[in-house]
Amino acid sequence: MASKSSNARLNAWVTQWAAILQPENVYWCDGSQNEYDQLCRELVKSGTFTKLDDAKRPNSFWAHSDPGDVARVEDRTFICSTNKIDAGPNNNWREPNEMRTEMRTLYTGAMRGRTLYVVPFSMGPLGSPIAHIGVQLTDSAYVAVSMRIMTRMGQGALDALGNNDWVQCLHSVGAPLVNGAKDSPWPCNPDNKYIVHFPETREIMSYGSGYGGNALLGKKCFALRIASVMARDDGWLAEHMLILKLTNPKGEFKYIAAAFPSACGKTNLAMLVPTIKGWKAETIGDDICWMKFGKDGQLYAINPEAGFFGVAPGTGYDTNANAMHTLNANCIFTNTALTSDGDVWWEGMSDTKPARATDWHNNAWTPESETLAAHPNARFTAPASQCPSIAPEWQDPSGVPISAILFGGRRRVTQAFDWDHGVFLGSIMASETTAAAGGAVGKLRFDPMAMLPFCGYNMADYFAHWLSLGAKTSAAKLPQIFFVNWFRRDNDGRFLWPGYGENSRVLKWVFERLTGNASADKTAIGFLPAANSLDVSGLNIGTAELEAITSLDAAGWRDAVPQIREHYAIFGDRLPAKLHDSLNSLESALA
Ligand code: O2Y
Ligand code: MN
Repeated sequence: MASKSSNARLNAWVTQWAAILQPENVYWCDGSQNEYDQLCRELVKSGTFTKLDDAKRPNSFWAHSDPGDVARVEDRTFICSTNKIDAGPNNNWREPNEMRTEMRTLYTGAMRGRTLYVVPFSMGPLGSPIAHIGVQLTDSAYVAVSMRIMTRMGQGALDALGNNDWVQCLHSVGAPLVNGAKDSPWPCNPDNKYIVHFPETREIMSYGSGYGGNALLGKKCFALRIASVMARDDGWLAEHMLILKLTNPKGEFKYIAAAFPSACGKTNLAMLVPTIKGWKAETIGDDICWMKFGKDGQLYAINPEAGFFGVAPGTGYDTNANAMHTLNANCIFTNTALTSDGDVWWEGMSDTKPARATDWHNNAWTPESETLAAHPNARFTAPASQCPSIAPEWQDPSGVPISAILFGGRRRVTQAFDWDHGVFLGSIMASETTAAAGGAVGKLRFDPMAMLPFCGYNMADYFAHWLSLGAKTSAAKLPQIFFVNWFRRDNDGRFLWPGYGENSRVLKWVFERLTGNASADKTAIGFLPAANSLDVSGLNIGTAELEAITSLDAAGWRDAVPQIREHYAIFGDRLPAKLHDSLNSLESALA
């Protein structure tokens, strides 16, 4: 156990909240392997974890959640800025004092009968100038062990904090154990969840859920919602992006960041195995990217996380072999199926289904069952260091210089004219909703820069912040911005592009645009790949399909203009005039 910190304010904060939460014990996590093993043993004893067969998947565990606690809850996520307009139309707003009172009432006695774990953590390599420290108080041992995989957790983070301020993260599953009540394997409060952010004071309060982004507060709550506000205030970017290193056959390399909406293949792209000869892709991060300007005026990025919390269903050796190898040991699997021989399985892992398994509801399952074995949002929690494609510099405290930013949209591969035009393209990204958040799946929504659920302030101001960064350095030092889309379908609903490793062909075009070795045609919407500039050698793709992927869809864009105007109207007069100008220019160019 870590000793109390030498930071007197931190000690006082823990003491003050312990008095309100009333736990049976207070335990400071040191982040050691011994501590992790001990907590996992306790989780096995309490029924939360089932240990997997050590011969198959050493030091790994299976958990299944309460059916009412399976994903992020956007309708219970709040941004409590002093003024409602600062939270913007993209967030649920509550008045901060009112919310503090409500949370304090909920938290009073919320940890009775439980242990309060003090979890110090660093988002980013310890001591990196791009990293920031948080401390989470939680009554969930599952959260404490998950935070050890997902962040640099424990004594090292406390040491890095020193006497400075930290992002205050409070978390309770909201299920006190009173009068000797027996605990459930997945304690939570399914009907009363709150995921609350106070951006001005950098505080997070989470209540009622033990799952993923609701409970591992370093991830979406800190690294995106709170950090986006820190980034606005201090001139940097906290983004929902993977980071990839791409090396060409000559050994030249570039770092690329890419924003895709939740559960749209970021982990697969981050771990892609190129199909084109001589090209190599390596992983820096799969979900979140913090970028700060270096002294040379370039944007340097770190992955603030230390692990992957990836969607299991659909992950297999055919779709993401690197992820599968990452999962060989030391992992936590939540809401997958448990096979009768002590391993895990999910839809899309293999063509052969296990003959017998326990599904994510903890019920007996066979291939004849009419229900899914794994929940669509079932997750693996895995150390990033185990990924075969991890780049050697993935933990470089200085970060890596970003040459290109990709926005994954619904339209064709396009290079923006310049930074401002790239911000315009990012602001009109749209996608279909997925199982990563509760609610309907498959509905179209604008999801600017893939940040709609994660921007901790008014998105109109977020666009203005992006635009302002364009003026901070010379155009030549800014990353080039691209729109990419591997998910286009033909009229029969079939994908036009094979995806997965073949996406390396689009990455090659991006790389060669950066080095001046690929040609493009200037169109109303940006630079599109010129004929023969996209390497499709050896690929079974027809001329019509290729044309549909690489030519200007003027009619589609003309149809989209009124929808974009509607999307922009939501932000009223806070929306930067430059974005209206870009839309007007596009409309004229399409006429
Ligand atoms: O918290 C969850 O249940 C999943 S949300 C998530 C997890 C890992 C990476 N990204 C996401 C997301 O929603 O974008
Ligand atoms: Mn994500």
